[in-house]
Amino acid sequence: MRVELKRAIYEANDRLAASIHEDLRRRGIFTVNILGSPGAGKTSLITRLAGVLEGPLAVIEGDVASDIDTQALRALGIKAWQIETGGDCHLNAPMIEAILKQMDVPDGAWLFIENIGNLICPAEFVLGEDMKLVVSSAAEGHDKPRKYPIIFNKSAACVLTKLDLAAAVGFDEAAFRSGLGLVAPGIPLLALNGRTGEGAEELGAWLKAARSQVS
Ligand SMILES: Nc1nc2c(ncn2[C@@H]2O[C@H](COP(=O)(O)OP(=O)(O)OP(=O)(O)O)[C@@H](O)[C@H]2O)c(=O)[nH]1
Ligand SMILES: [Mg+2]
Repeated sequence: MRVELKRAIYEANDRLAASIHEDLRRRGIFTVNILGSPGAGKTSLITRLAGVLEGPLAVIEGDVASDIDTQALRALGIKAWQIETGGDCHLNAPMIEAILKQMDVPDGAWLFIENIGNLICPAEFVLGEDMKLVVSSAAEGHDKPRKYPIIFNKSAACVLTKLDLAAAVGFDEAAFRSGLGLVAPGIPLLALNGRTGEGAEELGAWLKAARSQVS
């Protein structure tokens, strides 16, 4: 009974997400669902990409509580809207449908959705995105791909942040790469320093190339 209920929830979510995706694609909007642990560097990544991507950009910020990230992005001149889930550990398609009605995302824009900081449930819910991007920081440890395989496996690329802290936290990049290769064979790994912006140009170039394949 419980399993059936879960399946029905996923199916309803998937149907709505497919219709959101169709609508966004029709308007030439490219949508990236950004996943990762609390503090991995998701908002920093959006900030850095805003500096290197051409064209309009809009952001949906997902948090359990507060509009801290939205306010931080708006202070930088980035158009951002907040979803506060009040406790839910992931965003879902109905939340995206509702917030899109309040937004004025220009045709042809980049749309970034920062999901709730969590390596488990956000992987299970499609939101209408063109791709998922997982952000993992050296500070979390090199074993994360092996321990949370689904989120890495469902992502189009993995962004590795906080490599500047690798020595301090004992992060073994080779072990991270090997675990990632096991759970998500062939997935690109891109490094980004969210504080200095090092790596943002390369990440932006990769995203533009990925976008050009779907449009
Ligand atoms: N040293 C270092 N710090 C970083 C890097 N990237 C981000 N940070 C810092 O890490 C902290 C968390 O970064 P955020 O971008 O807010 O992380 P987040 O994933 O959006 O966090 P939540 O929204 O709370 O889940 C901030 O203090 C950032 O300045 C990095 O590459 N190196
Ligand atoms: Mg954030």
